[in-house]
Amino acid sequence: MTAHEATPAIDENLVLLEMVGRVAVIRLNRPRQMNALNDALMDALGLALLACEQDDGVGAIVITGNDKAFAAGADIAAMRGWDYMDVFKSNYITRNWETLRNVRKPVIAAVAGYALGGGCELAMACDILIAADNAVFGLPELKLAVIPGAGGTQRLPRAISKAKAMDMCMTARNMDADEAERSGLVSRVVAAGRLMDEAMAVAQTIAGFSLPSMMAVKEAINRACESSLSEGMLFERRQLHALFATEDLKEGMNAFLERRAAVFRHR
Ligand code: DAK
Repeated sequence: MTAHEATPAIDENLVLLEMVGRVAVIRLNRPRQMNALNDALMDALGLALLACEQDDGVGAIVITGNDKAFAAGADIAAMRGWDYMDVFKSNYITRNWETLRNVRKPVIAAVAGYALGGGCELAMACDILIAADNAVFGLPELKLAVIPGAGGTQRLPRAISKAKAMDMCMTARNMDADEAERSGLVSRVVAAGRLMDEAMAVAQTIAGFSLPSMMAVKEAINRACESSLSEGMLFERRQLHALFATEDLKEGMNAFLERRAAVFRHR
């Protein structure tokens, strides 16, 4: 299909959405194509994310793939025939990839196997990145004479330094899980068999805290990446002040002083 064709009907099988308590698990599901990210999959991912955003029962989201691939990049077979007008008019990348950037709830990427090109960019767009020890990260777009176009050239230098980002992009080399952890790209590396246990434990911890406070901390940390220190500090202070209007803040402090577990109502 070309980029300017109408958005295809959503194929629910391309992403599998499962609820575990207050954690939503979104599994990318094109295993035969190494979860290559075509429009249909990205549309399905976008819809799943929006559904999680609107569901008061969701406190954290985990995005994952399978044992071999988180995602091996944008779908090369789909892109091959496109020209400039196709990608410009369809707002390629922006149209369906920006949904993740606008999600206000915490999102964890649980990465096993290949996270290449757009797959690496998708993982980097998440808030926390947990890797299996078989994870492979890379932005090999130059092999195709294209460049990372879903945030790779912007997020990678912020995550791992300019020199390392240049090295990765310009040589199109891959990075294993250990190097990714050393470089600060991922927050944890675990044995492949334990990836989902670890990601779910992290997600459940996050989902147990007050959601408005969680959203405030996500917004504040993201603001740190996009503003001066003084602007960021002001934003943080205002967020802190605002949280004194929530029931959960009172509950958290009362629970501490009454030596009991807090029961947050996410209000
Ligand atoms: N797209 C389409 N199909 C893919 C794919 C991909 N990215 N990656 C893998 N596949 C398919 C393979 O073609 C193969 O299909 P069949 O031949 O079985 O039909 C199947 O998945 C299994 O792959 P392999 O046989 O290659 O499996 P191996 O274990 O040998 O190798 C691999 C796995 C992940 C190392 C290899 O498949 C690979 O190198 N894949 C390509 C990785 C890559 O180059 N990714 C970057 C894609 S470029 C733009 C903005 C952004 C972008 C583009 C434009 N604009 C604003 C215009 C972003 C571009 C990218 O992400």
